[in-house]
Amino acid sequence: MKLLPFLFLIPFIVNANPVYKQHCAECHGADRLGNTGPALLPENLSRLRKDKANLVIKQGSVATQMPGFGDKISDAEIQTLVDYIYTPLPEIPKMGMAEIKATHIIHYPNGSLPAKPVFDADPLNLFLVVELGDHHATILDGDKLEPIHRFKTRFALHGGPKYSSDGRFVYLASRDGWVSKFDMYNLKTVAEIRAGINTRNLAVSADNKYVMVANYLPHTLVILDARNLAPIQVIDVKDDMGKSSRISAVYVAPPRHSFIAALKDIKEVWEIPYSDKANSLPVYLGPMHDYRQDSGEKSLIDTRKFPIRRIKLDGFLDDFFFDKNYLNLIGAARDGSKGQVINMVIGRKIAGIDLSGMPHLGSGITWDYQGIPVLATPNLKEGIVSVIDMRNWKILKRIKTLGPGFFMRSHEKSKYAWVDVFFGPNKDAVHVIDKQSLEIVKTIRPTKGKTAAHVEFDRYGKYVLLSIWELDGALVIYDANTLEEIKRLPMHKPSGKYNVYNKTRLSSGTSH
Ligand code: DHE
Repeated sequence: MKLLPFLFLIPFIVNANPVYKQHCAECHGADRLGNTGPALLPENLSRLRKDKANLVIKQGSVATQMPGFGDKISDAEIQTLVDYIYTPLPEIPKMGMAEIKATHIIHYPNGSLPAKPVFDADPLNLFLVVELGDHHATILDGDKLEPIHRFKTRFALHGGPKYSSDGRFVYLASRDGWVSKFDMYNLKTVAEIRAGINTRNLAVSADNKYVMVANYLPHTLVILDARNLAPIQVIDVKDDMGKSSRISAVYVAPPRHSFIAALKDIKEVWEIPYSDKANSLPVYLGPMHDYRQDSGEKSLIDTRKFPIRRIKLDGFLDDFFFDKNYLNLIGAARDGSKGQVINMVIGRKIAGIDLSGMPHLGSGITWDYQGIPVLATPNLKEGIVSVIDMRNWKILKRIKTLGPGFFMRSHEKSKYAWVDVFFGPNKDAVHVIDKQSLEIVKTIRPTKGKTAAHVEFDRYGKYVLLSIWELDGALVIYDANTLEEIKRLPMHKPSGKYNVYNKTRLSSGTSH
């Protein structure tokens, strides 16, 4: 039943460009609707000129898994590929309320499992580790540093899984639109739903009532009931002129009682309150209701709308981050233009930031540097970590690294910040930066020649967990103070790891 909406694509797939079938279909999908790579349709390529697309196919795309094909495919073949991906599909499969509802699976009805962990480990010091290599996740005891459970996930999870505020549940999104709710106490997937065709990420409201899913395809934001993932509302993302847009990402802003989403093809940020409490903010965000009054596993009322506050910008936002109180959004486009600071109270840009290359603000962290609140971000294109003074948004220091990095992490109790060198010949290195001198004090190469990336601290800031990002990879655990290796746990391409305490307490050393 789930495949039915896509059946009409079969003739189109059979007639696909043969070069596409050979080189592109595996990552972008035989139907061009996306797989581990994004969907390749004119609707999703509006910001990429055809000559640039030609270059991307030839040379690859910075900060993605997209390699260059210039040495495998002729120029003429590349041109046929460009023409092919800019040709509209006869019809884009629908993924509206009815189609989403049809995919809903409840494994365990809300409230049917005991609210008590089935293990002895501290439930707040657990880690969820995503293993991309075989689409599994491992739950790890953060005190004993031992796995306690491993389970199959949907295909190609991406973005940070998000916990309920008590840490009992975790919500996971896959690139092909599946959202899963996993019960950390009972170690069971309790509900699943497909909320998009090509999904970016999800966020969970701080009152644990709603999950918001941001999609690349279709151009929608989908609101789910956090209890059982029942769909509540599908928002078509469009500007005043009816132009639609992919969503760069959605995050929750707890003190604002709202979700905040940046749009990728429209110069706007949307703020969507989820609680009446949002009305006590200086900006009126609209009337709120509890959409879940017809609750439980019954059908939900979806006639009323969540109000949307639209903030117009003078540039696109591909990547963004918030300061501690969610007063300011700090964002940047991936095209190397300057970063911008948008004040969420007055709803407009208040400063530019002199960021070059491709700052990875989504991976930014903050700390106190000699009494100055600073934000540090790695760069996906240049070997630098930019440290920004958050009082005036000026660059305080550019720390030179051995190459572009993806992820940066620290912990309130640690004097160090860690950054990887994800790209290039030094991809096996990670730098340890002293947060008070802003100098690299140690460079670690856990396994020569193998990508080392993404660290996360345990709840006490005692240990640092790092991924050897390879099929025959491992989790390498370091003492956070001595920087000495403690142990290795073999894993299949471990990617992100997420500590319950640090995530639910919004530690300034990690992403939220
Ligand atoms: Fe990610 C988080 C966007 C490529 C692994 N990535 C995110 C988030 C966004 C994002 C917006 C934050 C979502 C959240 O946590 O809710 N990522 C993008 C891109 O635009 C980009 C560059 C291109 C793309 O393919 O979409 C991209 N990302 C990658 C990868 O190639 C990575 C390395 C491997 C993969 O899984 O595809 C990758 N991204 C991650 C991880 C996180 C992430 C592990 C969560 C980090 C965290 O600690 O919170």
